[in-house]
Amino acid sequence: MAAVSRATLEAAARAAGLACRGAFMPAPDDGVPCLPDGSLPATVVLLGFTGSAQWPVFAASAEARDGAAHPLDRWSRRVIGELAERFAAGAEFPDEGPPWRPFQRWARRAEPVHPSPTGVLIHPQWGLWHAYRGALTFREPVDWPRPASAPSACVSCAGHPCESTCPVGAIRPDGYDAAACAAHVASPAGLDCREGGCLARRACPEGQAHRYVGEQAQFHMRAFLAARQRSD
Ligand code: B12
Repeated sequence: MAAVSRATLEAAARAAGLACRGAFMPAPDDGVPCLPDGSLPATVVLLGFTGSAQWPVFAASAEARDGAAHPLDRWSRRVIGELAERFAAGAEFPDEGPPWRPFQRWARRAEPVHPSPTGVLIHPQWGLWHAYRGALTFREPVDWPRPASAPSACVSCAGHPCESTCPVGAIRPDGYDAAACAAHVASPAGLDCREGGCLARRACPEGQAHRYVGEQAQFHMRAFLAARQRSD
């Protein structure tokens, strides 16, 4: 099959309710699974959500309404699976594991994102309000510009409000305390986090215009608590 173009992929992703989140040429130590013939894909294209832009497409889907578990993961698998079939690509998913596919590592290869104290990568446009829904892996190279380099907004951030806002101090210098976070979010005192989303993430001044609100914010907090309960 002839190599697919970036423009074609971006248009197909947009029509499916996804954003192309950049691409990279994997090296052997990037943890990208091999193709069925044992070779490394030439290009990996990441797909995801940027702010609230794609949420309405998922919210209107059958998966969002059928009441079964893991609606967003199931929607991602269907929609990205269809793209993979159409473009004769492989498909990888962030919920596949453990062991987990190292999506944050891949993201740092594909676009100018940086680690933040919250554990969520910070993006120069979307701030902390973005996520990865899957990746397409191509045997043939897809022509994609190298990501523009941009400094981490956390480096010049005054006061690091994300580190001081969490009511239970779950964002710590030595990392994110998921257990303390989940205990608080599940408690009566965690109502604001459950209803409006993570307070530490909301305190970040970057990408405020793209903050998740309403059902999108609540959906992710419910999914976070459910994931924690499964791992306890
Ligand atoms: C397990 C998991 C969780 C667990 C445990 C997370 C934890 N921090 O302990 C739980 C259920 C608690 C969780 C919660 C959430 N998660 Co989570 N999670 C994952 C998952 C499935 C695997 C992560 C993993 O272990 N990967 C394995 C390692 C080897 O992969 P890696 O890419 O190399 O990751 C490393 C680097 O990124 C590096 N790193 C990350 N930050 C920093 C910071 C510094 C300073 C340094 C040096 C390194 C570093 O450390 C990571 C671990 O080694 C990923 C999806 C995925 N497949 O990656 C999502 C993922 C990381 N989660 C995500 C999100 C959004 C969340 C939540 C905010 C969900 C919500 N409520 O909205 C919360 C809060 C997370 C937080 N504050 O850390 C997003 C992050 C998107 C982004 N913009 O970066 C991901 C990528 C899922 C997605 N679909 O996009 N999560």
